[in-house]
Amino acid sequence: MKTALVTGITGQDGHHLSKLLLSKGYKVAGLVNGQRNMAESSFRKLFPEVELIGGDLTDFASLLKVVDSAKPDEVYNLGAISFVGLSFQQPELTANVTGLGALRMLEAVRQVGGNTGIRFYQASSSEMFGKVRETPQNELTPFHPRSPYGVAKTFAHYTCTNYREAYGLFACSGILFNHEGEYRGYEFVTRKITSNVAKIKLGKQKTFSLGDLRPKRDWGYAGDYVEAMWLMLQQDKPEDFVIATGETHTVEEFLIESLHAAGLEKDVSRYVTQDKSLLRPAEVDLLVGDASKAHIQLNWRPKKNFKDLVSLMVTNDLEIESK
Ligand code: NAP
Ligand code: G4F
Repeated sequence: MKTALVTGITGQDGHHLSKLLLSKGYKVAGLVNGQRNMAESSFRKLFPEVELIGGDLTDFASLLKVVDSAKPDEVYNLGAISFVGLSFQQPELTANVTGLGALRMLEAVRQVGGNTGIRFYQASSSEMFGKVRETPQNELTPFHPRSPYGVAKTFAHYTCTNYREAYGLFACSGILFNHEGEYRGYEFVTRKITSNVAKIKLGKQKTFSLGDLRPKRDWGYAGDYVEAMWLMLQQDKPEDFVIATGETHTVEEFLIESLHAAGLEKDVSRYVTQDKSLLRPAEVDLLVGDASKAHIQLNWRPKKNFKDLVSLMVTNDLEIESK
């Protein structure tokens, strides 16, 4: 039986990845931070068979202990300050957790794992492309991050490459474009939209506020994307891959599709006001990924399209809000 250690296990991708790895017969261990972590108890109820081990990406000694006690065959480094908006408020914390945290995990794997062949997955991000230099973006597109989060992820990405080249670690970075679903945090725009649209549909409120409706994102389903993470670690040699749908939509289009999925009038101005405090100091205007390499080498393709994704999220939030 293989063992996987997942940091950020209580997050969106941690939920989907735990489900996938357990279905494949893995023993799963996860890093949880904080003294009284609310996410931990709800995660335990869903996945009682997962072993949760205390530790923090800012605390190297705790990471050494976690890797030593879990004795993993595969490590998935998903832990991060992952909200771009927050990274502008707390850039130093973001650099520490999202950037240096990856370095600490790689170093813990190198020191504890030695030549045991632990395979390492780094959660890189399309946010690294930032002010994009070409469209669509692929593995060779230069990075131009536009947020403290993007800068921290770029540091983590290059650190992962360096550990592969310098120490021969089996380390891969998945450059994942935005992915969403039923476990998405409420601070992200998709979940903010689908949960508020559900409340409006159920008569609980009339309007809500958003920031910039013009940015374009390549939105996929998180359940599809964790399969790609696992596939990367099953290859003969470690490489980096872009994971994306290849389709892009504005925030406004996501909103309109959500209103439609809830059976509401597709009239944005009736339901949404603009809150200027939600605008970012620097914005990523357009992301759309070219995942041809993953199609060919991993035989990976997304199963859910944009409409399926919006419909799944609106249905899920209507169910939650009706309770
Ligand atoms: P998420 O839901 O925000 O989960 C992040 C996880 O990191 C949470 O479990 C969080 O735990 C944990 N964490 C935060 N600070 C930590 C610390 N100091 N030490 C240990 N753990 C800490 O993010 P996600 O959407 O699942 O994304 C997973 C990874 O993929 C992240 O690295 C993200 O940046 C990256 N990524 C995501 C997307 C996307 O569209 N979802 C796209 C590209 C890349 P607490 O909540 O308990 O603090
Ligand atoms: O949902 P978002 O906060 O996601 P963002 O910034 O694209 O980052 C997500 O995807 C990255 C991959 O590209 C991940 F690495 C990262 O961890 C995260 O998962 O915002 C999407 C867009 C932005 O342009 C934002 O300015 O929506 C715009 N937006 C407009 N109104 C809003 C809002 N975003 C949020 N969160 N809240 C709003 O009210």
